[in-house]
Amino acid sequence: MKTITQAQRQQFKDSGVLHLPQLLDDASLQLARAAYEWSLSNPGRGATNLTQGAPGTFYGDLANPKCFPAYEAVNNKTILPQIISQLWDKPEVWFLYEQVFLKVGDVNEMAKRTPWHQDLPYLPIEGMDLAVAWISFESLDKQASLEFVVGSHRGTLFDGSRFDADDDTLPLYGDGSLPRLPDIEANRVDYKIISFSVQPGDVVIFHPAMLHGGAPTPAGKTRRTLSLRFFGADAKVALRPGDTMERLAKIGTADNIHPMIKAKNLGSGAAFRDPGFPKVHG
Ligand SMILES: O=C(O)CCC(=O)C(=O)O
Repeated sequence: MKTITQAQRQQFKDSGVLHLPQLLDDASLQLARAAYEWSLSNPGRGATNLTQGAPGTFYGDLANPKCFPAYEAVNNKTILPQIISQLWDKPEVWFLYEQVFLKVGDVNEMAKRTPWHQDLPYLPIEGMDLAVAWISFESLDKQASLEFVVGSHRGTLFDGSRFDADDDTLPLYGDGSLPRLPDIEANRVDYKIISFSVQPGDVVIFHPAMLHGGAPTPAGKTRRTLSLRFFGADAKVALRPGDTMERLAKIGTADNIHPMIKAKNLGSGAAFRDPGFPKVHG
């Protein structure tokens, strides 16, 4: 039985990220892959072609309110929720939402980076009991993996990246309530950047306030990744500026609204809860 040590718990708290080699056995990895494939076959309203004229393929989808049955097995039959609970040292864990990425390098050219960003400016949630489990179905060396600015989950919350084709720092809201993202990629030496070489079965767990960005996918290579997001007892509603709520309202249909929108309606500072979120531990 795999368990989180006190040193790992502390490392997650301090640095915001933890690499857990071979956390998932083959059966669990297959459940994760089945969930990923469901998302690819069932695009939701969040499905986006992020390639934007760049070489290769960069596709993503997230927060499909219809995903919950397809994600039940990966949430209930793998060790992940138990590990997250141990990391927070709290019993209760809820599944927040899923995100899938498919990146394919062109024959001769790599597929573009995932811009540096934090997840929280996009989401109506805050707290320490938050975690993203990032799973790659391909082996990746450090240079092609997800990168993090160590400890940035305890620093400034920046405006989101608009994922603009020409400028990664172009703000999502731009109303000045959150500072604009720095150009981390152009000034890498100024940041303590960490990444991990990963094998299928590894999981990288990080806090969603971390500055992170995906390295380019090399020519001729494919990278399929699944991010599972979880929240726990201390999670609170955090209203974001500008069009966040409009954007969230686009997630789901009138009769199938993502529970994130319902939780958001509880108002700023309220405990982030909705019965639509599957409780996966505790
Ligand atoms: O896999 C990637 O390139 C990006 C992942 C990411 O941004 C996330 O999971 O929040």
